[in-house]
Amino acid sequence: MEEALLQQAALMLRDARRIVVFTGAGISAESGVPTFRDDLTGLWARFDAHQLATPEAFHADPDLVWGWYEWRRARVRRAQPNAGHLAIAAIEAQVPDCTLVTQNVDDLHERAGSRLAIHLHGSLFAPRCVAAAAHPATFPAPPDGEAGEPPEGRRIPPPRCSSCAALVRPGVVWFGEGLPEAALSAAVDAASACDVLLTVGTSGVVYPAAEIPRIAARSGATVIQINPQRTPLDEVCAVNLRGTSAQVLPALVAATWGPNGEG
Ligand code: BV8
Repeated sequence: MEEALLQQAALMLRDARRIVVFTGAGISAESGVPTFRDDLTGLWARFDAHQLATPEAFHADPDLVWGWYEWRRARVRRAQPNAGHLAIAAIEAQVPDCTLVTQNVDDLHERAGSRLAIHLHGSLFAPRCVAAAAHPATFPAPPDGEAGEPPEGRRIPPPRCSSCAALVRPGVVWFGEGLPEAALSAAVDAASACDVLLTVGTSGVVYPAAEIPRIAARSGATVIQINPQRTPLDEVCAVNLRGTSAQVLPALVAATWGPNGEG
């Protein structure tokens, strides 16, 4: 990553009063949490994540899909936030008007100290009843696999809701499902009003989430991207920092606010 581009991005961040940080699966990659681009393994190897993350897949084989989410949830519980997550918490500490919007369903932003992450696609930690989104699913905690992690590739029957005995499903947004309205409108409002939007670790191909950086650009904000690869969002970015988030974000915070982010 070029030093000159980093300094350019730092200047933009330093002058910004209202910042949006928009993250995708890439920011959790250095915590050992696979991204959606990574090939699935084990029992799920014959699937693409986009096929499994659907109501149809859950309806067709609930044990297979619930097993995948339990394996992912256990994987996240074992993971630690990385320097990229921590750098975002440092930005929030520096800039009072900073809104974090994430496509991720893990809790690594919260565990890194981010106060309020807007989860556009739900959470691995909020399972709910298929029958009535109105009542939170209450059910006995699923049996942990050996050493707290179900072995990879295990089919696990989803629990039954204690209130109505319907199946419990992952509390995530599947392909073909609408995003939580409150989360989406909060993200759109923040993107429409910010000076700078920092997009980190997203392929920018899943809609309507991928519209968020474009809304910011159309509203006159400066968009900065951190990703080792090119993405469709390159075209709306003022600066593209080619690198991993755990490396680039801490460097960007230091270049903007000093080595300890003290401002
Ligand atoms: C909707 C939760 C309408 C689940 C996710 C046909 C039928 C139905 C819908 C559609 C269709 N065709 C298109 C659509 C729309 C569809 C869509 O956009 N599809 C895409 C694939 C074309 N969208 C939807 O279906 C949405 N809903 O349209 O509903 C509707 C409206 C109202 C009422 C009813 C219906 C719902 C989309 C949400 C799906 N759920 N997640 C789960 O997690 O299991 S999306 C899921 O994939 C993730 O959450 C994430 O958002 C997305 C993957 O994107 P990324 O986060 O960017 O991750 P990815 O792996 O792709 O990329 C990683 C990036 O990181 C890469 O660029 C890589 O270079 C980079 N990277 C890697 N390492 C690092 C790094 N960067 C930095 N540092 C590193 N170390």
